[in-house]
Amino acid sequence: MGLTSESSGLNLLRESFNVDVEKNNPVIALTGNPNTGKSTVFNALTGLKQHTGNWPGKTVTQAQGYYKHLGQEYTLVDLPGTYSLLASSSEEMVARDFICFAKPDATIVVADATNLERNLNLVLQVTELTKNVVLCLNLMDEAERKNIQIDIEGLEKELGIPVVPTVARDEIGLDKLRNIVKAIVEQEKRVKPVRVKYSSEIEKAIDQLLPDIKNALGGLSDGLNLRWLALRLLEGDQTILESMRNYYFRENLESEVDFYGFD
Ligand SMILES: Nc1nc2c(ncn2[C@@H]2O[C@H](COP(=O)(O)OP(=O)(O)OP(=O)(O)O)[C@@H](O)[C@H]2O)c(=O)[nH]1
Ligand SMILES: [Mg+2]
Repeated sequence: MGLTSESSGLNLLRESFNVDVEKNNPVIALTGNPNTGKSTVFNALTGLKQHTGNWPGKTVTQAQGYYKHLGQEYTLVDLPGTYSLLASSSEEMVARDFICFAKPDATIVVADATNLERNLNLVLQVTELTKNVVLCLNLMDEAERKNIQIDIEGLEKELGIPVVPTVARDEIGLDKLRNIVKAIVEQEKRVKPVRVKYSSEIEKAIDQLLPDIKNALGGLSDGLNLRWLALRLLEGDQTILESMRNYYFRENLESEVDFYGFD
């Protein structure tokens, strides 16, 4: 038996990450490099409506909170700070798995405006995985102090995602961030991130793998980013198979799936 419905399947997945699905709120993820101001944004948005625990099965701290904007409550999940989503540490694995399997309705990437180049690496990895992304360009006061000027519109065009400059410590820009998140969740704003194109050999290998992955997953492939999955498999990333078994199959699959070719 596959999913009874896409939404109940998604709720089961989200529950396995300790998300309170009873509330039926849109789920928003906060990700970013370490020390970029994620928790400052989290605290400013959620105030006292937050709680911390651990990620299931990990010693990594999980913070979740709620905020209301224009009558709608949102659940905000503060992911651990990471430089990448390549799953080489527990923190990276948590961030990757949450975005991949819990499928947040929007993901806010908090970046350090004084160190844009380094931060963009994670931004591109996130936009490769999900298109519902907004870039929160934080520490704009520091950037100004250092005479760093950023062409926000140009950046939006290059990346294909909305960019909101903020000074989270002083709550500057956060209302715009709330509005953009709402627009993404309600699909009023169509976000179309630039797609990283690989060499023709890799693109060909992705195309060859896609039908096999779809076939192996059957109906379970709904909503999963198969191109991204193909890239991880081409890299020989065993942790993605582990996570699929952990989060996806455990929660959704009641019969055997022939996982041929992926062991
Ligand atoms: N000047 C300035 N400082 C800020 C701003 N936002 C956050 N900070 C400060 O930056 C430091 C790091 O902020 P955090 O919110 O803890 O950053 P984080 O991304 O959650 O850090 P990790 O969870 O360790 O990855 C704190 O001292 C904040 O007060 C800002 O816009 N401007
Ligand atoms: Mg933090």
